[in-house]
Amino acid sequence: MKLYEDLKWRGLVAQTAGENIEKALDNGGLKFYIGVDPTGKSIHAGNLLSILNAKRIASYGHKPYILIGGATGLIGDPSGKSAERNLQTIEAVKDNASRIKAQIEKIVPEATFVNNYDWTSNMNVITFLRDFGKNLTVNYMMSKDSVKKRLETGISFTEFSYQLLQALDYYHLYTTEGVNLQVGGQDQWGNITSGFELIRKMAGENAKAYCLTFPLLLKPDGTKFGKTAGGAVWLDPNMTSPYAFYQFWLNTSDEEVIDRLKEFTFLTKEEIDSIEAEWSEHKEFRLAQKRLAEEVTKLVHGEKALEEAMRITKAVFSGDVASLSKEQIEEAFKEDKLTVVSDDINIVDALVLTGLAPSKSEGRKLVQGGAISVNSVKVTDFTFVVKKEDAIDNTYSFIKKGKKNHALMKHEG
Ligand code: 383
Repeated sequence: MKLYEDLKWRGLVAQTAGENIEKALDNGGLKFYIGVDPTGKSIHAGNLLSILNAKRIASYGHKPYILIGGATGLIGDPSGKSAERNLQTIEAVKDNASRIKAQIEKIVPEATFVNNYDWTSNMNVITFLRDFGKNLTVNYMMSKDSVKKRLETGISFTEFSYQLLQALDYYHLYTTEGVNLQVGGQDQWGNITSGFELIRKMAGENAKAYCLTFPLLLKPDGTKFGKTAGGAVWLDPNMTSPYAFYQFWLNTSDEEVIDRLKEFTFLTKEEIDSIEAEWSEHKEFRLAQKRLAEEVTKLVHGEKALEEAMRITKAVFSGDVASLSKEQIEEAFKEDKLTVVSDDINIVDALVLTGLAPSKSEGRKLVQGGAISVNSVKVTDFTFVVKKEDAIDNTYSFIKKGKKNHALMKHEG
């Protein structure tokens, strides 16, 4: 498959500009860039798509540049924002920039990294207004969605000027590096075309430049993709553990999973078609979800972290948590209710305390009936004592009732 057809098939084309862009994409040899603003300490699952797009386009013989917005991050992109952003400190943006660069570098080591702080921070205000500002009319700039949407509520001159800075980046990379394609999410269409316009105004109508956006992902309920109840899904393993990251992809709905495989993996059409065929025979086995979680976790966190995430998942699923460490248990059951006990405790009391049994007599019946295990060992004697010294890392006892119910107890005494 050629690049344009591949992108189309994966649902990764929203808008394009530039003469014969399909051919230019198919022929290879373009230099392209995507930009990321260092507004946080980490990128998240939402930005990940643009990083993977860069990798995908590069794999078809185009040279990738990744721009870290050390300057634009100080200004704040109004695109997709209904209210003015808070300004960040220069120190925070610098720190974020180096973290984000390190994250992206791991995924796309083949990219050349640039930072717009390098050509923007020392720009003279006269140069900015005379050489650049003169080329875009306020009327044109106001026609952009990012500005139009804010006319009622208000937009500062600072955020209004953002598109000119991004335009300047494209022009700068065009003239200094020969970059002739800018790629981004659909929310970036206005900023990207401002750059296209600036290049044409400054380098002439015959300048060869292209723009490509991909659709922004939404969940079936219309909300933003990449968020869980616990917040955004981050790429930084200290903010979202590889296990939680793996779980996020594993929890993809049947409705979305084939699309996500197309967007977030480098599996070919043939491979995805065959996964889909096998998966749809027995959706309950969640084969497509497993493959998706494996592919993306491996791409972002590497093989070892994937194995670890899979091991925890398996242990939790089978209830065999005795093989896990204290840290892994804390990670896996982060969202579960934790019952804290001071020290050792009788099994029947533990069942009532954790809510696994409604009463002591029910608890006794459960134990005698063989439904209960503690740290993977079956308990049939209702005088049994759950001891701190036998707990996992002397801290956790995992009580299982039947196949489906469990409770985690922490011995704090
Ligand atoms: C800055 C200077 C440039 C080119 C781009 C930029 C950043 C851009 C922006 N992008 C978003 C971000 O950084 O704000 N103005 O959070 C997101 N991107 C990508 C993609 C996306 C966009 O990083 O649609 C989602 O991830 O373009 O919202 O010269």
